[in-house]
Amino acid sequence: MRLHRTLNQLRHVKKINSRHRHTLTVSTEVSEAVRKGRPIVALESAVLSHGMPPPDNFNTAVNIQNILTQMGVVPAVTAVIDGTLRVGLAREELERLCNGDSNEFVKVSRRDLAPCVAKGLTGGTTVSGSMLLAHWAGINLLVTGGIGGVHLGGENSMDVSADLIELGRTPVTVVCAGVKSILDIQRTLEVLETQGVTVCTLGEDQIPAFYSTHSGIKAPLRVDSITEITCLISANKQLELSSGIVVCVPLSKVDSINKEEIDSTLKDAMQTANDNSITGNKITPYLLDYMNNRNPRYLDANISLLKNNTIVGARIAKSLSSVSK
Ligand code: PSU
Ligand code: MN
Repeated sequence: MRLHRTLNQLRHVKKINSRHRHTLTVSTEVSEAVRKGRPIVALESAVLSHGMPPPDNFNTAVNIQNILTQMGVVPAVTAVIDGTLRVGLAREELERLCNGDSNEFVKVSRRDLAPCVAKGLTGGTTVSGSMLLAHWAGINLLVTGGIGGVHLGGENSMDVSADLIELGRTPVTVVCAGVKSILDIQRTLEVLETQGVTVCTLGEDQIPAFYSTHSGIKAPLRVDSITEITCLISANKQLELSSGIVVCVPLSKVDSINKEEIDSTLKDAMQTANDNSITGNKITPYLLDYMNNRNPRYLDANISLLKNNTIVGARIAKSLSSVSK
């Protein structure tokens, strides 16, 4: 069975800009779901290639795709495979991304798309890269673990994730567990405001801090239901704002790790990153890897929040699909 066909053959997918048809390949399942207005959730893949170790990355990817399928939602993993931008991966491709040496794969943000296409490279797409691929394929909802942000000391290093800028210019809603405390949460919210991005937390007043349910920082907006989120997304579309929305889903309290524990681990992680001159897009994977190795609770929390976010994403996708019918 041919799993994929190029967008050249998908002229009925109206939202796909013809500029991308030679380089973007959408799986049959995903393109049909887009065409029929069925619920779809895009899933980023840098978290698999660069954010989690094998075999947990692959097992988690399979689990969250199963959760979506069981809930009647089509999963659409985004990635770049041998220079082709892809939405909807085959199992072997997912395996390849999860099991390979992360150094051989690109961590693909917006700036890396053209080099990957030009050189035929392979990699997992970050939130920024995934938002673009999803948008080009006609999907407006993406699930991830945590978005990138302003790094601690970012006011000097200028290390501000491309995710924040992409959220300002691409109309995709990103469901996440907030902003990791390896980042400067307050400054991240400031940049998101500057970029015009609507940020809300589901069922809580605070922004969650990825590994912790609470950050101590107030969310710009609180929402209490999937219907409220659906209304936000519809209004954003109606206003043609062309910017994205961040929906934060707090990690469950059982998996939440306390701030003192995170801060002390993080301090050591940042010290060794500094000693090893780790900079740029290598910082986030380095810190995550350090924390995972230090205490298995970090990886457990990461897996748990990904599942949580997937369930919320699926509910939003279903609600959006029913209002647009
Ligand atoms: N946060 C995680 N795991 C991840 C990432 C973030 O807990 O794997 C990845 C996401 O793909 C995110 C990217 O889009 O890191 C941000 O990278 P940077 O900080 O280099 O912009
Ligand atoms: Mn960065």
